[in-house]
Amino acid sequence: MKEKINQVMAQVEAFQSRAAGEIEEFRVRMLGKKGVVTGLMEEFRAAAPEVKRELGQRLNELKNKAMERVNELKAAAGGSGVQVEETEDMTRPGEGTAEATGSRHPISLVRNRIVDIFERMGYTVADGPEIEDDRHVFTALNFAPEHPARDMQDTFFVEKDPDVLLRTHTSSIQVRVMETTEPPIRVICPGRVFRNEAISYRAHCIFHQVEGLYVDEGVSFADLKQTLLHFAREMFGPETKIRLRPSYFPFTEPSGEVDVSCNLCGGKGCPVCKGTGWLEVMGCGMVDPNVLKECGIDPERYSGFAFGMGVERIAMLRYGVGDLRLYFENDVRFLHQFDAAI
Ligand code: 2U9
Repeated sequence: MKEKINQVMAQVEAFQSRAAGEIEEFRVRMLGKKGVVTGLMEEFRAAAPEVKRELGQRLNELKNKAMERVNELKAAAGGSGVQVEETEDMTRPGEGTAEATGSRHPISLVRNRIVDIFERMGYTVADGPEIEDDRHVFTALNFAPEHPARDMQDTFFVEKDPDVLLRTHTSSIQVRVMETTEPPIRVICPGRVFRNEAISYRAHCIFHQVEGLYVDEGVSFADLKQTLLHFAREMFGPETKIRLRPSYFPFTEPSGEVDVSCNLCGGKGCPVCKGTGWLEVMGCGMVDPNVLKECGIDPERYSGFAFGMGVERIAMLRYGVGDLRLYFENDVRFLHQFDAAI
């Protein structure tokens, strides 16, 4: 057997090749399950005990030599050849991800920013159902029974039941908060709203609102103005000015439209602000005492202010996207333009 081992050792030492296929064939011939070295190992088991030590040593040398030879030749031939378990090369440069990554929708970016600003002023976020009843959308908010906003043309009714409808504003959330919470109340209510409008570049049947409500003892119109000025400066820049114009909503009295100074022209007048220097961004007012009472809050003791804005309108001003339909089509060519936006 010793002689056989020596012969095989000579063959191993003499083997030469640069062809990966031949080297692999040699490895299998020597070290494979039915290979020569493996065969000698089996033969070794039956060897006489007095020669086992010497034969064992020689056989191990042969096996190591054969493995070494294969690795050397494979390395020289350009293959890895090294008989180690394959692992990831952590130093290899990345090849990019197989799946394309998504990004935040511009409406989500703007909504989150609005919510952040009010959260820093101590407001908490409140949520409510999109499918509502007449009381929470209209009656509790002082809408007269014949108010045109209740009309089929403006409101989506579900299954012909006049008391099951899609909310036309997120004010219904504030009604629910007031019904269940003792003042002080300071909530911010983001959400989708639905109006029966024909879809065009400037109108959509679904849009997003953020509304806010502050109710406590002694809340004044001055508090409202200061809150909105702070919001405008956080949202549009520290130099931003605001102005309030009188308006009308059933749920607030007095009511106002809020304009911010145009930050594109610095108030001088440009095509975006149509030469006025001002951009309309939201509505606001002091909560009508009837609304407080209707929601279980004593108007003799408490007062409050509320405001509301359309998220699409703010996004239009922030990103210069003038066609509302783009926000709803989810075309990735549009969405990817906001990958790095904040
Ligand atoms: C309660 C009491 C008062 C919410 C308000 C506005 C003014 C407003 C519009 C802005 C553009 C809606 O998206 S828009 O069309 N909203 O002008 N919203 S005050 O007032 C409330 C809400 C709830 C209980």
